[in-house]
Amino acid sequence: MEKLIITAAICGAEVTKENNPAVPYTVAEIAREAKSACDAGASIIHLHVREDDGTPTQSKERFQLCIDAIRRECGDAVIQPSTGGAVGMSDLERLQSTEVTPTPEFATLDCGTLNFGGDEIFVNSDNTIFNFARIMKERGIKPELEVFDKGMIDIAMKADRKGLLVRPLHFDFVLGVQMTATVRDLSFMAGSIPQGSTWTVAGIGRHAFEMAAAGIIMGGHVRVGFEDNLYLEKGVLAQSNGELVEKVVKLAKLLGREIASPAEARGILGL
Ligand code: KMH
Ligand code: ZN
Repeated sequence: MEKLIITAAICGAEVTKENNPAVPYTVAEIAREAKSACDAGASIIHLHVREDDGTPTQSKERFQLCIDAIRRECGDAVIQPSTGGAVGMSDLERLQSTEVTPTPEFATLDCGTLNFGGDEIFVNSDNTIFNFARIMKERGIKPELEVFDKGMIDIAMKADRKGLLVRPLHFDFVLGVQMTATVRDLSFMAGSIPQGSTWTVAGIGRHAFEMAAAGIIMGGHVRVGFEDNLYLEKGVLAQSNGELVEKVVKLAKLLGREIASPAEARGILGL
């Protein structure tokens, strides 16, 4: 089996210090959390940024500061800016994270609209998705196709048929938001993408490590981090993103899967 790529989603746009005091807001805190994740074995940092008071922002300047700081701490780690941002942001606002220097090699592309809990709806119309895909292709940015249910794979395939994506594709199955995080559903997702594609699974909340173990066994890759889950185990808050990554590394070792370095991750993903 290929080596395991671990992505650390260190910050997100929704979780706060009230949920876990280690959630990073400032540039220094974001760099600290990225370092803890890379030191533990993450080769990709999935990045959202915040203002110092915790407000999510897609500001190009803030992304640039955070990316430069992460680069100083994490050497050659792959930095994957979010183009999802936070619920309610405009498309132009969201795309700013790709306007940094140098142009990112990888960024997220959310492939559908979904219920995000309570009254929140994360809106991604077909035109938004196709436009983001076109811009990423023009800029040479590989999209990580964020799919929260099977219909979003089908929308991604529409973009593929329109020539807006470059194969091989890479998907992130985010399970436990709109679609349940079960091995049955993960298998359905993994069986629904084109041959030759790669995939990562992110299990939300209490599903994080079940989905990580399933991803390791099934030959996929794994995402963990505060964006998805704040707990190391039931009732025990993680003190850093590094602790969450360390737990995935331990699972991988137990299950006989080696961990990919950033250079190896680039090779596997064709970055
Ligand atoms: N914060 C969510 C609304 C992404 O990073 O592309 C969107 C999100 C997906 O987190
Ligand atoms: Zn995200």
